[in-house]
Amino acid sequence: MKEEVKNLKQEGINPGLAVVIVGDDPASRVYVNSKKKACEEIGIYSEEYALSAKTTQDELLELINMLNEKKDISGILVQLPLPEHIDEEIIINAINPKKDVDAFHPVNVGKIMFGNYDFVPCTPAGVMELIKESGIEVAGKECVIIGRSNIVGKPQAMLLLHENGTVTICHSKTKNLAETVKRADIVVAAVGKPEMITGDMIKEGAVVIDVGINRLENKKLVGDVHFESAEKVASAITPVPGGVGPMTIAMLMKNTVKAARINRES
Ligand code: L34
Repeated sequence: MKEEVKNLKQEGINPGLAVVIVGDDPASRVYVNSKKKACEEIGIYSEEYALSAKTTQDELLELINMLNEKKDISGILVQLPLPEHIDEEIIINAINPKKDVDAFHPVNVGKIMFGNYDFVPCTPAGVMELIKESGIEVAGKECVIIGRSNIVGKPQAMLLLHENGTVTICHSKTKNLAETVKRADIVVAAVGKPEMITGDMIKEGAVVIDVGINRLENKKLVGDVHFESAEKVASAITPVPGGVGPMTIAMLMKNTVKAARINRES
């Protein structure tokens, strides 16, 4: 990415990322800091807008409108979750789709459904990159996703489908979770329940990707997968921390570079 940013600048394109954080959620603070640091490391200009938890929806909309117009900003990221009194959907809708480096705006979500897209949501994109770089074939494989969020589960299903996987999404109403997971050649766990997927639920040789980030009471960070037991049966597995999380940030950098190109053309 560093090399790519250098080339981009030689073409006279300067990528810039605006990161907006509202309130003082400690986890969000950690992630936002990592995003700013990644920008710095690869030469992307970034601006942080840290707003108080009392910020009104209108004030946030006003900031987004300003950033939509701001010439040196190619990407806008509003860190989620937002405080309760702010409607996330209204905020996401206000972001210029061409600057939507999270790919959360309905225009970008729609493009992902069609399979013709500029931005891919960072976490599912990171999962796909891990699969690809590990030389794992998706075509024809049983892919089981646990979790159906708009940020991970749903777009993850589309990305795996585009690679010709046979995709199943499990959720809280799924009747035979263990049985379904056992079928999977590729498991993507994105539920937010600490260590709920255990080794005995996983087929011998399956690929296990853990998107969950759960902070236990003793401050320990664990995924949705019970690593010690799953590691024994999986042919490949991602750890938490140090797995999908850092990939999410890398994919954000990729989207920001893409945004810089797109916004120069328009
Ligand atoms: N708008 N909101 C928006 N875009 C996103 O893409 C996110 N997400 C999720 C939360 N809200 C968002 C993130 O950035 C989750 N997320 C994220 C990003 C990075 C890491 C985890 C979640 C990460 O770097 N995790 C480290 C551990 C960091 C720690 O100590 O807490 C890891 O190694 O997994």
